[in-house]
Amino acid sequence: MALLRGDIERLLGTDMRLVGDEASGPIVEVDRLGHRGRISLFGGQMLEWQPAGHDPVLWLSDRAMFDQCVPIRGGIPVCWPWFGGHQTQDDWPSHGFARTNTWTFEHVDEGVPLARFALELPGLTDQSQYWPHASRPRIVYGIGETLSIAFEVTNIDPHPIEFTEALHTYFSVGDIENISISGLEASPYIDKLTGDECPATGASIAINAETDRIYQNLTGPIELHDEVLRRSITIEHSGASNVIVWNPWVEKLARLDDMGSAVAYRGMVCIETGNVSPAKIRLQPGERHRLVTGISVHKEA
Ligand code: TA6
Repeated sequence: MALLRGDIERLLGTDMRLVGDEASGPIVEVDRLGHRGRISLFGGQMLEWQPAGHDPVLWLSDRAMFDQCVPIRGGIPVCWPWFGGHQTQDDWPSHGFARTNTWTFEHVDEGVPLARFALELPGLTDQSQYWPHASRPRIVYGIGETLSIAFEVTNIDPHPIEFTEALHTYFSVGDIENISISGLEASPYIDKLTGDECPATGASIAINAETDRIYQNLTGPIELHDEVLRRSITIEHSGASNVIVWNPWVEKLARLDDMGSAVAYRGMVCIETGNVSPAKIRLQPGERHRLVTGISVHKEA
């Protein structure tokens, strides 16, 4: 059962406050020593993160919908219990239902280096058509000079459960044609635009057209180097088999109403961590899986 605003406010830590309105639902705003973040309880979704002294790190569409119905375009949507289109049900929501339901505020860890708190997705009886299993999805956010997101799922069902998942991170970039993504040089990938399985390229990634790739055989952290903003963003991960790199470019962007202006694609790139088909997570009763992403920013001269 969703908590009332008053209940949530009583749970908040010293450097947190509740913002948002009737339409958007509760949004937790964190300011830990000047490192700022905003998390929407609708979707359990990180919307913004800006460490002190840096430009905003995450991209949030200026046409994102805050109606607690449509997925919020930007930040870090939680894709679960499936990634992309459902494998057998074409009419089911893209990227599952975790990002289109309201999470509850579980607890705050006081006195730790990062502002840390946990959200839980309540057992959603009205989602049983999609997910007739008992499971406990939970997210722990750590917000400060770095950002950590731990998405854990516990199987509390008497039967095994299987799912795919991703933390669908939208990064803000100075200009899409002046970035490079390294750390995936040795990773083969599936090109979702063609369906082709492609060998590792041995080179860093530049983006100059629609790009939608699922990288496999991960070897370590990913670096997003931004020539315009003169910064590098390091993306560390654990519990992930895949990194997905996505930019809609012109044509696909034009088909997405909530991406913003016709050139919005130039200011963003998605570098997502997850376990997506053909990889999947299978949990026996009582087992838990944790998908963890850690993000840090470094200025460059
Ligand atoms: O992660 C890349 C992707 O699967 C793309 O194919 C594109 O559909 C993107 O996610 C956004 O999906 P959404 O359902 O949020 O519009």
